Amino acid sequence: MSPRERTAAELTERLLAGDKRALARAISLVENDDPEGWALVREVYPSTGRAAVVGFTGPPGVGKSTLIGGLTAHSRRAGREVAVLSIDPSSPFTKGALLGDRIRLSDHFLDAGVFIRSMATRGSLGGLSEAALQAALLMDASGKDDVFLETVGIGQAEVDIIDHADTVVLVLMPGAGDSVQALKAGVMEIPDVIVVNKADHPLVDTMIREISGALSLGPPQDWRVPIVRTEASKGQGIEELADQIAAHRAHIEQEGTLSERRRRNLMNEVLALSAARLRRKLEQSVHEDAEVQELLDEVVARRLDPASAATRLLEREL
Ligand SMILES: Nc1nc2c(ncn2[C@@H]2O[C@H](COP(=O)(O)OP(=O)(O)OP(=O)(O)O)[C@@H](O)[C@H]2O)c(=O)[nH]1
Ligand SMILES: [Mg+2]
Repeated sequence: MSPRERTAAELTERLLAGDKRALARAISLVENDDPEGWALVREVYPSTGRAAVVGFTGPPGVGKSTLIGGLTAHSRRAGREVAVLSIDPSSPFTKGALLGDRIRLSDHFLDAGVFIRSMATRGSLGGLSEAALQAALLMDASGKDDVFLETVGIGQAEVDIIDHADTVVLVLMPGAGDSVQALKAGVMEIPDVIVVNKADHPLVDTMIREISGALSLGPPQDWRVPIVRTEASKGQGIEELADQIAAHRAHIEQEGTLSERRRRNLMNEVLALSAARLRRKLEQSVHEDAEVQELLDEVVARRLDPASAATRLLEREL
């Protein structure tokens, strides 16, 4: 075994044993698109699939992080280990000062059973959501019982990492009418649980009525989406939210939809990664290959149409 291989094996071992620093290091590797990171994920992948992955999405500032903070405390009381991944496609920062601010989990930073990370940069291989998925897999492999993902979303999910959650929680607050419109119009996928946070607001009942109205427009489902009212900053409603998340999980386990859902999500992931790689390969050949340049010349000279050129390009590459 080379010293390099030994270091990798050590990192894998520490990661699987639940070492926080090993997990942090491993995530940095995938975030930086380091081949060692991908090798590590390959290695530990058989140990994943055990964590309950819950995704939180919703407009900026509705209280997603505060809710996750409350749920983290709840899980810890039940003896469960927690990892939180906050994904922010709009922020150029990854960690440091901003982390404490964005993720309102300062109470948990010193707890060895809680791992918190934020991610904003995109690796070149598949982009931010792929890097985030790898990070979530590493958290799972390191033995975390609950993995909480946080992404900002308003209409369509900007970051499709949320698709990899077993349970998706949409967080809204009174006055977030745009999101209700998006639900009504079917632009936003129906989540598994809806939270109306900041329930101290006077318009909370109106908001809940509007959401129920929007949900009733959809086709009947075997899971009735609960609307949970919370006041996260005071810890109110956290218990009920935790119960609803657990109830959803029990439901999908019972119905067999959990494995179906995971199968579909993993298929999408395989497709996304293949597409990213294929695209990269094609871009390379477009830029570097003389024959492809000639093909392009033909298109520019109007002797060959773009679709036929694409067919030829694919025939060459596949
Ligand atoms: N009045 C009131 N304020 C709340 C409540 N929950 C959270 N807040 C406050 O709302 C602000 C935003 O909360 P965050 O938890 O950071 O919201 P977020 O959705 O994670 O925000 P981003 O990650 O920036 O999108 C903070 O100042 C919280 O203290 C609540 O129930 N009532
Ligand atoms: Mg937040």
